[in-house]
Amino acid sequence: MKLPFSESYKIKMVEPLRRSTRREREQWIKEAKYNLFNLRSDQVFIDLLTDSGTGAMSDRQWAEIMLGDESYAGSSSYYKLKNAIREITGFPHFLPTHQGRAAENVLFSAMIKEGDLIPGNSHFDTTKGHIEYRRAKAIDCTIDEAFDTTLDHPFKGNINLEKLEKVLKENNREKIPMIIVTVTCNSSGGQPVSMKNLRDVRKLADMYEIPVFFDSARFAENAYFIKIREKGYADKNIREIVLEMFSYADGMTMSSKKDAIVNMGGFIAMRDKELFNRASIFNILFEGFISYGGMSGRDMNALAMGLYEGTEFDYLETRINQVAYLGEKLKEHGVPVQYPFGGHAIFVDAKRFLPQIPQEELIAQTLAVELYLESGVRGVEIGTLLADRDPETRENRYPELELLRLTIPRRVYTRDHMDYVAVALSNVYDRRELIRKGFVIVNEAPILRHFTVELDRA
Ligand code: PM9
Repeated sequence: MKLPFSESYKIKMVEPLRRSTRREREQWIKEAKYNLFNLRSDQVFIDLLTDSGTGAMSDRQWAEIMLGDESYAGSSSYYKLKNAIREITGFPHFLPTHQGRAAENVLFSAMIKEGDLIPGNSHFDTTKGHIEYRRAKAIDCTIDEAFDTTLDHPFKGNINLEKLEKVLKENNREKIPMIIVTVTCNSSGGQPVSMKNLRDVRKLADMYEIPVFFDSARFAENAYFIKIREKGYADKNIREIVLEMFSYADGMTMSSKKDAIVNMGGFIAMRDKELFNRASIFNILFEGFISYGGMSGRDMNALAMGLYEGTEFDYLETRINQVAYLGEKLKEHGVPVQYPFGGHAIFVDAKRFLPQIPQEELIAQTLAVELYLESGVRGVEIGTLLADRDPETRENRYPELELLRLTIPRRVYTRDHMDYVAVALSNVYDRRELIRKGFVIVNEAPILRHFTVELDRA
């Protein structure tokens, strides 16, 4: 018999989980104003809200924590991280930041001004938030195939080169400070970008002399998909693929809370010393001195180790297989999910799951609440709440896709947990026709509303 797949690590420390009753959950979600971000973690049984900062560090990372150098300037931890970033990404300059959005804040302060246009592939909400906060505009150039969840396309994160060229051709070069490519593309379903697409974007950018930056939170998962799906890469190792990916960029922002498997941290890396100098000013203003930027020495040590571990094939194979395992279980039951499965999450197509709920009643949020009530599993809405209002008209932006994201933390849950989630959502699917009403917004913030929004039943 062929040996089955099994995880590439074993468990050394455990954390108890608390079960709850449906009655308790009904009360808690009401008190949370039907916003899953407002739930306390002990009101959640399996937490699939995010894979950001929720991973389990390894024994080697914890060992590095003990070796952290907490000197204010020039710590050995800083140099350890600098070496790891240079070795893995090829970028000679870097600035530490406390997380990914802080990296965006620093880099955009140095590069983006009012009225600018920033083309990219379905910019993540903090990225879009930082662009719009500067009264600039994010332009989505993702391929159309990404918006059909039933379509089997290996690289749904790709940029449509015609859409991109139209933006570059029709606008003054001075108005386009950068192109941002998100790898993997979170907002389109954790979908990868092919090496060919990265290369083609680079060529186009060179023609118009526009810098290219990668939003790199899940760069290693992207590299894994390139190895598995793209012709010519099967025999290359993950690190070689990562180096080639970054060779097509001028720089990167990083939320280290994802593929670098730490609970907090981020950075910016770049090729250009002059940009490094300009960005350093904002780093010192917003984050801290350039050799720690909001991170303690021990955290930089753990991050350096996480970058190496996160780019190991065996780890990535375990990770991506676990996500796909959940996807297969749901697919077997007929639950409509984004296909092919993403790197960090399964994205449930809420419009196809609950076609009777109008988009104004927040379809994906309705599904997220139902799943929580059914099982104590917390997913997250990637739909109308996240899409926010148009900054000019203040009208709701209704996205093409209403998704419930089941995000898998790294090295945290077991296959039994995945089975539990699959059965829970399948149960909701079986009674889907009984779900007749969604939600209305009672209170919302002017930007990034989904974190704090308050809802009531429609
Ligand atoms: N992503 C996520 O859950 C955490 C915030 S929303 C619960 O997917 C990309 C592609 C991200 C991302 C965060 C950030 C911001 C930038 N780019 O959360 O600030 O997915 O470290 O990173 C979240 P930080």
